[in-house]
Amino acid sequence: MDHKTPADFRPDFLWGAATSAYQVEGAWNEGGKGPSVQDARTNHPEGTTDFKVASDHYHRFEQDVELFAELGLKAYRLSIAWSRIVPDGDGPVNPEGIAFYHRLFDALLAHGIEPVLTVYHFDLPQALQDKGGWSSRVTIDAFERYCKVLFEEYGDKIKYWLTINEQNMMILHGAAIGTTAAGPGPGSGSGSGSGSENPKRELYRQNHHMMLAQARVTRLCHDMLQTAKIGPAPNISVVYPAGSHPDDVLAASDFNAIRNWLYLDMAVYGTYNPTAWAWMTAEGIAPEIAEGDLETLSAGRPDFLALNYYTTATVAAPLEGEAGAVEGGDQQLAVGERGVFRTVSNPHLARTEFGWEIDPVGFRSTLRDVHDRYRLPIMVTENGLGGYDTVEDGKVHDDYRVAYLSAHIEQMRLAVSDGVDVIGYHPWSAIDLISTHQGVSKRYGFIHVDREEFDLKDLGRLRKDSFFWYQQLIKSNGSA
Ligand code: BGP
Repeated sequence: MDHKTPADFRPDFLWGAATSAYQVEGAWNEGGKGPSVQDARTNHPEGTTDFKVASDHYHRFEQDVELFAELGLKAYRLSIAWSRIVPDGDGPVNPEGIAFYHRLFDALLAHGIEPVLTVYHFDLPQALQDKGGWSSRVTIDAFERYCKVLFEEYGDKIKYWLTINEQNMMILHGAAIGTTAAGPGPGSGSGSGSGSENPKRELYRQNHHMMLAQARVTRLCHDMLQTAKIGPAPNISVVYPAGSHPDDVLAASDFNAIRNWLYLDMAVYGTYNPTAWAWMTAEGIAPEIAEGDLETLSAGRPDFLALNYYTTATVAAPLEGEAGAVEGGDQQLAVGERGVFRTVSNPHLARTEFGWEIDPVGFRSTLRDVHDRYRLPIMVTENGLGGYDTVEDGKVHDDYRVAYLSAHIEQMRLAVSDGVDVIGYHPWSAIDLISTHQGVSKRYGFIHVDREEFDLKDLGRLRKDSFFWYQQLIKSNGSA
């Protein structure tokens, strides 16, 4: 549908940018911080680094916040490292960690930048993982206690709270993003403590526990902080059928349910998506629902939905007898699910240097679908292009990133014209950081960080061309 005069973004639109703690902070064992599953991770692809120093934001946050202010950010989406606040996950609170985030939030607020806070972004404390991680209900209690500390400490500084980053990707691609160890199978990571013989059943048990944890802290947030707003932050993208064959359309509908609606239906309605539940039941992987779980799940309703969007998926009906489940791949490269769907490449879409398809129109469709189903305000908490940047004469000419972001913003504006209530947009990422599974070389930031995979150089900051472009775009409230 064409709009002759596309709508404007709302005047209080939160033009932001995003990072996560373990990818940007470094100082992995300083300031009393305990190790997280990301620090314990060993499955970095060959030739890429770990997260020990990252972008050294822990030591340079004041300089970075100055740059964010110069960029003109109205908001900044960041995460707290759980193991900086509670080093062993459920034991004593670490005052140095508490003080660090107070300093960071104060610096942002002093520059008029609204912090949008994710409480858990892929970095479960390793001590909890050793006790069973999300397979154990102990982790639900620990998560609620950790969030209570955050609400008490930072409740007067943070208005927008995000519960769990990309829970769906932790379930579908946990090995690639380091939340379950690579090994014999998903969910078989160290200390899963499950004793389950079916790794996939174990994963969906963990999923159920995360949903309970999310519902409990959503409710707690509302009880403790009257004006705060809280929502989930899954990775959502519509799934296209490869063609008009009814079996392909059905396969797309199934994958939409398993990938997207399972997570949002639960967050918004407190119930399992029926198609996803039927699939889990048929596979023998449906989680056990304990007494009281359904009441808990329906008691934590979000105020808004956050979503991360990078690309769409295109799927076809499975081939007869074909093996292959959703294992391997990454956040955007699903492989398939036996008897349900198989991923095909979309001939209409170009790809990034890292193989992710580029689909701005799919962004508009995704926003519309989420709005149609849930009628809640939407905050986009990630969207961006990972590429190999090069510095020439002290400049980074990242016109490819500008092209990607401006095409997506144009489609987001059309979604607003379609009636979607988009309240904010946070490109990934504010500053260069370590990719979830492809190291330093896959860069996303508006600000270049001078380091390579294993040579830390001086970690100096440099404004890329995209920095100046985004600065102008924010000034014009998205119409530049
Ligand atoms: C999302 C994660 C981010 C970030 C981003 C880009 O799934 O929430 O943490 O890493 O993807 O992914 P990658 O770093 O793998 O390119």
